[in-house]
Amino acid sequence: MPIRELQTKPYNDQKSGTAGLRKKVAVFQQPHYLENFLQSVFDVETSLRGKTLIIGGDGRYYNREAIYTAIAMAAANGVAKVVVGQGGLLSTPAASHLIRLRQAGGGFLFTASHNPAGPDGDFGIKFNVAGGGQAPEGLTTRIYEHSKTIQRYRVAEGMNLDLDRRGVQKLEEMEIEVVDCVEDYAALMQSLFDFDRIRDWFRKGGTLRFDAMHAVTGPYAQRILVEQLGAPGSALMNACPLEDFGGGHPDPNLIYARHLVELVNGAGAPDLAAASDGDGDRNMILGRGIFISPGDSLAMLAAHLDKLPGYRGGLKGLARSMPTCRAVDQVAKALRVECHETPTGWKFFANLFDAGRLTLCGEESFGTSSSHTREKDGLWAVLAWLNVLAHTGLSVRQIAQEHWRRFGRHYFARHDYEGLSAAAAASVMQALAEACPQLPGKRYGEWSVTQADEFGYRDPVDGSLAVGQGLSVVFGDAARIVLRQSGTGTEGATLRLYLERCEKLETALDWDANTALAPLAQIAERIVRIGELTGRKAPNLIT
Ligand code: G16
Repeated sequence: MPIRELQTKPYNDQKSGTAGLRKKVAVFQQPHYLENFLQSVFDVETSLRGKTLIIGGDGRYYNREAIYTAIAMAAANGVAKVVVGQGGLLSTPAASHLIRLRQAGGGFLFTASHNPAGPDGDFGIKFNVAGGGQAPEGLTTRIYEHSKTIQRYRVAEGMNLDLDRRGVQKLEEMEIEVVDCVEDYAALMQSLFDFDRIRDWFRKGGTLRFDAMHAVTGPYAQRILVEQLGAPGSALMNACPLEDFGGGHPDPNLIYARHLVELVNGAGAPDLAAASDGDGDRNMILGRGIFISPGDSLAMLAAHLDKLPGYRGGLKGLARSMPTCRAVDQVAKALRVECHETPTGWKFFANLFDAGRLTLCGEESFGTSSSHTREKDGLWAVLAWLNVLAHTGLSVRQIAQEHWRRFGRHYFARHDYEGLSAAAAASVMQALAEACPQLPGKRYGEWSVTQADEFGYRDPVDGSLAVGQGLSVVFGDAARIVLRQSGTGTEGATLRLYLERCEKLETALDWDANTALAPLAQIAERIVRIGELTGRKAPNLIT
């Protein structure tokens, strides 16, 4: 089978965002677009030569084509072995786990996460490094710089691979192993959670609804929740992965998983309802009549982590991304463990995990995970909640109320302003940045500003510095306003405004989030002036 070197020209737009390269499918379908990016990775990350490479994706439109291309290029670029999920499927956390398990040199994850799929939807690539985490900023910058100069790429031609047949096949000198996408991941989950106790919980009548949103977690949920833990088949919704995710938007939040909110508020609500996203790294948790915000879910799991078998050795540390509400900080204080505040993007947690300074972390964007993998993990969070429910015998609501009484309640909402022009988004960011130095000491309603500045992060492990990671206006422990620009959109610019308010008063613990945050939203408009500067009367999305 010939290896060929083909001519190409740079595209100049292959800069990775918060989580890899994400573009419209049509962009990826341009001649050599995908090849250029992949070759840039092979050229820059030369350590992949002679190593194992993990490949998989969330099953969206263009997944198979991209995987065939990546395998043919891996063979031509000296990779020793490719391990690929059967049918091209691997959830993001399962792929990260496989990289670690097989001591691979890295992995290509074909996903645009929760972004819609199909010929008119989005596609994406994440390159994860040895160790399982996403490529760090320095590496993605070098790959981007290289992609601007690329003139040729290498590919093995005439490949005859059956992606649906498990087992080992050969391409040139390279071995290709097609693996069951669930097996190793399921074994990892069994090592972390008390499956016997969860099975018992189901046997005694505990009820669950899990929505895989026609994305990658369907087969994982079927094997683990139904076959191994004994949940009835009817516990799963939309468990068959589809190339266009059934035309839906697999972003588990209060808008795109509204049906789950209605379900838990209606008659016959399950004890636990949950959903995951396109590539299986996000999660949404609800109980009968209650939604658990991602920041709360992180804090509550942290407070109960010692009940889960895989974590009995103790907590090494906790972490959250900067815009995530500070509920987990209170738990860290009570447990006397380190609590890290990182920029948005899961990659910032990896060094802390590797250095043994972190056990559990999460983000407001419906991401939670632990040291078991180097990505956030949707199904892991569902299993963790099931294990906590089975261990304590409490309901989700009881766990939440007990938590709020002990630590105070952090009300949180994110207001998204989508489809702005780059100039409009920049002008809002700039106006707030300029206003920040004058804000400390100013009083707004019942709160006074204690700090207002741009967030930068010095990695405590390798000393690298990430600047320009969003702006925050802090009112002590009582409230906070955060503004940042999204790094994952594919159309226009998106501004995210995050509102957080902490209440310790018993009478205030049962407010609904809208009521609790309304005064802060008004203060945010006075300080951040999104409406005034962009003409937008209201956010497109509140989650
Ligand atoms: C990605 C990253 C997350 C991050 C999120 C933020 O999520 O993996 O770590 O929190 O983006 O997105 P934005 O920059 O738009 O606020 P995912 O699930 O899309 O991979």
